[in-house]
Amino acid sequence: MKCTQYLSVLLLLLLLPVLTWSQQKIMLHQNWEFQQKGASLFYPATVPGTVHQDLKHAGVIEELYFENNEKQYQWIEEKDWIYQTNFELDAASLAKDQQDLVFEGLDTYANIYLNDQLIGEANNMFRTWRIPVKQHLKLGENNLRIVFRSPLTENKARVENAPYTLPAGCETVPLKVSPYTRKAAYHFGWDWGPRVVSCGIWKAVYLETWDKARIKHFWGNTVALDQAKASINLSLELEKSPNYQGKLSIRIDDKKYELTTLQNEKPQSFLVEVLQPKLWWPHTHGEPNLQAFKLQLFAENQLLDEQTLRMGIRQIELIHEKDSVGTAFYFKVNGQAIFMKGANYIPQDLLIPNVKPAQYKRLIEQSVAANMNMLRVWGGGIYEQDLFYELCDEKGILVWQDFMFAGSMYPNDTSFLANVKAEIADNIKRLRHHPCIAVWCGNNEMDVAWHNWGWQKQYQYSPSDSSEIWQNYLQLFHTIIPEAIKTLDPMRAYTSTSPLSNWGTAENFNHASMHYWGVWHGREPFKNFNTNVGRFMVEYGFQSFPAMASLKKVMHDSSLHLNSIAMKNRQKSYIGNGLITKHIERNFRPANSFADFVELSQKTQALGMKIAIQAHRKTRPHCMGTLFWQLNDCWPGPSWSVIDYEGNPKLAYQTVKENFQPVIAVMDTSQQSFKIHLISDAIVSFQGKLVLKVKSSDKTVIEKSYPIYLPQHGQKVFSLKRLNKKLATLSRDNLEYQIQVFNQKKELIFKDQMQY
Ligand code: BMA
Repeated sequence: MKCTQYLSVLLLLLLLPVLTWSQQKIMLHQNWEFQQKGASLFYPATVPGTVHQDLKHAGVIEELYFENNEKQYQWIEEKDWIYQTNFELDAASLAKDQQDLVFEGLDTYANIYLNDQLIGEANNMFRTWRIPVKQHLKLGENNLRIVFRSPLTENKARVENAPYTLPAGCETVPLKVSPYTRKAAYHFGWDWGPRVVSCGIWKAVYLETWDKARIKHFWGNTVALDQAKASINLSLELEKSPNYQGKLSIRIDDKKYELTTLQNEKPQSFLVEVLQPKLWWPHTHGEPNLQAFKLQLFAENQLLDEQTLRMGIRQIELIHEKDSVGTAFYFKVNGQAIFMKGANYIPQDLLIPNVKPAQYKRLIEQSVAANMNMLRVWGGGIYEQDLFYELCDEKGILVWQDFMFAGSMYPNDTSFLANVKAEIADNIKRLRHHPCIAVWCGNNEMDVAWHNWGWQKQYQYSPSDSSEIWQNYLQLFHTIIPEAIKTLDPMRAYTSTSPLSNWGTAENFNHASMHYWGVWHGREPFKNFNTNVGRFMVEYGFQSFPAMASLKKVMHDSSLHLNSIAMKNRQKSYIGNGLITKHIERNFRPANSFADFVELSQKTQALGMKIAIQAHRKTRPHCMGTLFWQLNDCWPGPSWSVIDYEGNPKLAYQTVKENFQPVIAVMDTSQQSFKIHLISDAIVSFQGKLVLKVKSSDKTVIEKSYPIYLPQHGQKVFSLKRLNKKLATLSRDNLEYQIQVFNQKKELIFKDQMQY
C-alpha cells in the first residue's frame, strides 16, 4: 500500500467512531453579514467577533486604539446592529430527533430569529444560550438573524426610574447602565482602559443535532487521597430526548454501567479508584499531572456521544479561620500549605475575540516563567475562555476565580436575579472540572467599597435605601452564590468578596484577604509596602508606561510627550501621571525626555514591586500569598501591568520573576542593624552560598561569604552582629549593599542591591 493510501485508511479508521455518533455539531461561523439597524447596506462580518472589529474591516472606522479614536467611536454603543447568515441543512441532519441552536456567548441584548421567527432573547453576555429549534428548521437554506440592541437604550428607563443611583464601577458617562447590564464591567471604562461598549456574537455558535440522549457535563472530584490510591467521584449530567423511551448505558474507560433512572438536570455519580495516583500540583510544587477519563454514552449498542475529562487528582483547601494573630487565609494543596505568588489577570483586549490562542499561550507561559503559581481572574472582566483554564490546568497555575461583579452595587428585581442565577450556574458547570480553579470569589471590592468609600453619602442614600442595597448584597453574595456552589461544586471553597479586610487600619492587616492601595490611591511612599502586609495580599501595585515601541504603534510621533492630548487621554486613572513623576523623582532623578520618562516609570514600578514582594515573602507565615495588580493590559496605555498589550514584558516583569523564585535573600535595614532574611518556597532543602558585598563610593569595603542551608519551605534571618559592628564605623551616606545567592552547582540564582 502506498503511504498516502495507508494514511487515508488510517484516517477513515480514526473517523469511523465519530461517523457512527448520533450527536453532531454544525459550526455556524460562515457567511455572516451585518448592518446598522435601519441602514440599507450589509457588510461582511466575522463570527465570533464584535461590531467594532467588523466596522474596522468594512472600512467604516479606523484603528480603535490609535491616538484618541476610541473617543470618536462612542456612537457605536448607541446603535442597534443586525447580524445574519444563511446556512444549508441536509436531510440527514434534519432527520435527527433534536436540533439545538447553541450560542456560547452573545454580547449582550439580542433577539434571535430563525427563518424570521423569534426563537430567543438574550440578555447576558456571560450565559450560554441553547435553543431547541427543530420546528423552525427546513431542508436546504435557513436564515439566522440576530438583532443586538444598545445596552444604553435598553436600560435608560430603568436607570432613570430607579429610586436611587447605583454605584457603577469606573463607568465614564452620566447614564450609568453597567450595574443593570450583565456585560463585562471594564467595557464601560476602567482606570486602565477606555470605554468600548461593543456588541456581537463573541463566542462560538453552532447547531447541535442529536438522537435519544447527549452528555451535558462530565466532571470529577478527588474525595479521598493517600499515597496508595485516590477515590474519585466522577459525575455526569445527561439530557434525554422526550421521544426516547429505551435504555441508556455508559462506559467510563472500560467499565460499563447501565443507567436505570435518568432525570434531566440530575447528575449521576460513579466512584472510581486510581492506584498510585499521579497528583496534580501547581508547577512550583511538582508536576501538574492530568489523568484522562473517557465517557461514552450508548443506547443499546449505538454510540451516542463521547467526552474526555482531563482530571487533575488533587485536593485543595482554603484555610480561613481565626488564629493567634487574627484571621488566617491560605491555601493547602494535597495537604501542603503553599505560599501563592502571582498576579491579577484582566481580559487581554476590549474586543475579546481579537485575542488569539497564541496570546493566551504566551501569557500563561510568561506567568509560569515568572515563577507564579496563582492568577486571579478579576471580577470586572469575563469568566475566561475555556482555553485559559485548559492552559492553567496543563501548566500548573492555580486560578482565583471571581464572579463578574466589581466595584458597583447591583439591582435586585426578580428578573435580574433569575438572570444572574442562570449565569452563575452556567459558569460553575462550564468550569468546575478544571483542577486549576482554587477558589470562587463573589466579587471585587464591593464590601470594602460599601463600608469605606463613602458611597452612602456620595449617592445621598436614605437609611432605608442603604439597608435595602446592603440586604440585596447579602442576598446575592451570602446566599444565592454560596448555595449554588454548595449544589453544583461543593468541594470548592468560596470567599464572598475580595478583599475581606480593608487597608484603613493596622489591625486590618491581621485579617484574611487584603488589597493594599496606600501606595497609589493613598499616595504613600514605597517604603510603606514594608509595613502594610496582610495575611493574603490579593492586590497592590504601581503604574508604569508601556514600551516606546508599543506606544509608537498607536500614536503619532508628535503625541509622544506627557502633555499631548492623546497621551493625557491614555492615562485613565484619576491620579494621573503626576504620581508616577513624583515617585520617579523621589527614587531616581527627573526624566530628561519622554523616552527616558517611559524607562524610568518602568524602573520605578519595578522598585515598588520588589519592595512589596520581598516584604510579603519575608513575613511568611503571617502572609501566605502575594498577587500583584496587574499582570497584563487590554489596550496600549499606562497601567499597573508588568506585561504590556503587545505582550512585551516591562522591567517589573523581570523583577517579579526574580523575586518570585523559590529561594531569595532579602536585605533589611528597617531597624538600626542590617539583617538578611533567607526564604525558600522550594520543595526540597536548599544548600548554597550567600555572598555579601558592601561598597562605599564604589570601593568594596566588606566582602563576606556565608554557607547557607534551608530546609524545605525554610526561612532564616542572618542578624550579622559582627558585620553591624563594622558598619557602625563607616559613614552610611554612600553605602551600597550587594547580595548574591549561589546554589550547590555554583550557579547564581538570586542577586539584589540596595543603597543604605
Ligand atoms: C483595584 C482593582 C481595580 C483597579 C485597581 C487600580 O482595586 O480591583 O478596580 O483597576 O484597583 O485602581
